[in-house]
Amino acid sequence: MSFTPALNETLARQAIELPSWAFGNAGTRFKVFSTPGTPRTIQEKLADAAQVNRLTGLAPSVALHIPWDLVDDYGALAAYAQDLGVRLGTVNSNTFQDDDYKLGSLTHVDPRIRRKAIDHHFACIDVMDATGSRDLKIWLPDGTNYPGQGDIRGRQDRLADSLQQIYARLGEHQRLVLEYKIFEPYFYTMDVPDWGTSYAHVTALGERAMVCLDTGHHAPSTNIEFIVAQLLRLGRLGSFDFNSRFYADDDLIVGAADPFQLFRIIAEVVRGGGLEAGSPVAFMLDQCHNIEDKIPGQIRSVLNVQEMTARALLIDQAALRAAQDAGDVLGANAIYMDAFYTDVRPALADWREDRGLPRDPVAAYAASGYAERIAADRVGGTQAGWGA
Ligand code: PSV
Ligand code: MN
Ligand code: MN
Repeated sequence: MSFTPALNETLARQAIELPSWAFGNAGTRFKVFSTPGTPRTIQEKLADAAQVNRLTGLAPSVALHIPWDLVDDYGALAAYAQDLGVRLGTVNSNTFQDDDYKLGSLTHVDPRIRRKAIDHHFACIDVMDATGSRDLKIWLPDGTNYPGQGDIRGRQDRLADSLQQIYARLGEHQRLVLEYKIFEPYFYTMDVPDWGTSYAHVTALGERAMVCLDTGHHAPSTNIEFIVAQLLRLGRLGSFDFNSRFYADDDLIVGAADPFQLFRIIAEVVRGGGLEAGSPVAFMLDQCHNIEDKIPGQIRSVLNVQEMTARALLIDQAALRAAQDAGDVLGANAIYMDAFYTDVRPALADWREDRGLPRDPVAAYAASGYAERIAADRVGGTQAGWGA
């Protein structure tokens, strides 16, 4: 099979942002295994991310996490990234590793701590100004563990006020994306537990506030593609954090646990116009590779997204609509499944070859000698981020 020109064009536009933290050592609460050649600095993380883009053509930008990726001069860091062929993307704030935030950050009852958390977001916006980044991503770790521990409604009111102050500080081309998560680090309530809460807050803020959907942040059996369809319909799907899960927030390679779910999600993105030129939807990975090598792990992830995108674009939309409208239950399902079961890997290898990319990026990475080089060069020092 070969792709139509329209399908080729959509694939050529596809861009999946990589998280800087995917290149560092991360783990579970049981053990953090280290990998030879682990980056010690954000510059080394960018160099690794650039390898993923060089071999796949799919990952032109890298998300930062502040303060994990702290440097003195972000303009210089942006120039450094550009020299490597990538750019700096979304800036992620962090209010989950400071003792002050034990009982909350943007929702805290103590005005001093809430001020500190808001100021941290102002500092993130300063970083965005220097890097030219568009998106500030807020994942709020705030929540409570016991019924009665906090005033659920009061926390929402304080959150709304904090978000308003942050939103007011954004430049006119910048956006705020608010990520939700059902549980963890707190287990009774989270202050932004679901898409509805995120949607309520972002619509109160204004047009440049959007929802971030992390595929690992839902209850088991949640129909995530329904949420995708609804947020696109409402014009508030700002970004994805892609990963996959078997049980909780596992942060595994996207499409590894359930490729069909990834297909269903991207099918709704296609249906809602999320892959069209000028779409507001940003695609990112949010993954931690705790036993597998990081660079091939990221390569696998972006290829999985590309593969399911190509399959979703193969859905015969006209035939599907006709079958749906005719009430042809099994016919409509068969059209949908035909696209899912189409093996697009040979056509994607041709697509890469046509663009001067390796047919098999994973094999090309293994043959490149890069892993051996960084293992020999990066000796000593400690990594920034999770392990720090
Ligand atoms: C929280 O689980 C999360 O998904 C947020 O996106 C964070 O930014 C990311 O993990 C890394 O800590
Ligand atoms: Mn996330
Ligand atoms: Mn997560």
